[in-house]
Amino acid sequence: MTLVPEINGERLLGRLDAFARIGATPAGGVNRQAFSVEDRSARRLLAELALERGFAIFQDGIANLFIRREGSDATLPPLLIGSHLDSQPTGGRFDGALGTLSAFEALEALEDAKAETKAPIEVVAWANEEGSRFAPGVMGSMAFTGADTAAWKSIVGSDGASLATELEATIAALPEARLRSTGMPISGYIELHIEQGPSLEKERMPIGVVTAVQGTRWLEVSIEGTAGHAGTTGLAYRRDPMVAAIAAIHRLQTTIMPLDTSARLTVGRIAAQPGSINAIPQSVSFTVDLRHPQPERLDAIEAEVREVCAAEAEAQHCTATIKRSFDMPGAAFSPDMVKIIEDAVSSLRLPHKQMISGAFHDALFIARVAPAAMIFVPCRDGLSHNEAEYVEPANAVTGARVLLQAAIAAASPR
Ligand code: HGY
Ligand code: MN
Ligand code: MN
Repeated sequence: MTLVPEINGERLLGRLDAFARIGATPAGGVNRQAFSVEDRSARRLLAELALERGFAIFQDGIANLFIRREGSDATLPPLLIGSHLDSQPTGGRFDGALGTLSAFEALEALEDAKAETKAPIEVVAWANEEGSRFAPGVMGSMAFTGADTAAWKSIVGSDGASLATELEATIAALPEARLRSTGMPISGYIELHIEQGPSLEKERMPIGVVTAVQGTRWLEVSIEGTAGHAGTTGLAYRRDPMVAAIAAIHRLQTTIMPLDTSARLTVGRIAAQPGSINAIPQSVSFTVDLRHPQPERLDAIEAEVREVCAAEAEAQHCTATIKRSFDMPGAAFSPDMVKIIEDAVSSLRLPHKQMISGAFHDALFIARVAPAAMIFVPCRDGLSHNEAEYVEPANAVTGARVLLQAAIAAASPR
């Protein structure tokens, strides 16, 4: 007699606590940046849990981690469910981890119930989703869907580490995971994630069914001036890139978002060289993260950033150079997979709303090769990429229950 697979909420919440201790920060968040020692520890813990259950584990050349549960028809391509384990430097306990650990919990629930699915199901922990240590983000899912990764070998991280070295060490740290080539046919992909915005909580809605993701673009701006003595260089002799950078950032922040409420422009990192208290900087570099649901607006805003940086640099007799380090066009998810998730929500007699994701996710790239969609749960005050990120335990479990039902339906098409 087969039991009905049920999410074990206590086990899932215990797992979330255990993973939150890996890279835990004093303020209650996590620092588990891609290919770091902490990231490797989290991958090891997940792998050991999987091996204990007798699941097969694999990794590919970009260190995507896969945990496989067989289906009745091994010839069918697997359904993938999962998210990521890497975090922001001062990240939250749920961004990525909730989706990855809920996917593993779904596999355990199927195993506990000895339930059979037609297609195999594989849990995936995508490598380097965040991109904060090694830009660009979503490296794992980009590589999985055919991105040319040759240029990544020379990437140096925000901490000066070599991507190639850190990636090699990460793969070597999990010899139990059989190596497989990057990319394979899959039957579909479902990702559970926190909303990372305020709307579900504001509307007291337990589930969001994500129908699309907006576009993201990252720019690296560098303004070059002339280093000089802070005490002896009068105004007329200064070519100060700091003044130009601040003027450019101020102009952008007082025009772009106030005039276009769908636009998102963020300067997350700024650095001066040589960074000495008593030297006019030689150069100042800063990052720009642009988001917009309409591609043509992304282009227009990028053009504006370029124009404003060039003008403010020139006003200080400096020069600005701008490099695009990441371009992730937005996309709509598969209506079929959205329907599978909505049917799962209804089968659990839950309300839900359809929504577009303001954050990018691995699902955006996976949607290029297979039917994909996402499930969102509320997070407190919409906070994320913040150590205070929090999800009510009941909402976390509800999200996992929807993921399980949707996975069962997607892996056993009628
Ligand atoms: O930046 C993002 O949108 C994602 O949360 N990494
Ligand atoms: Mn995430
Ligand atoms: Mn994130």
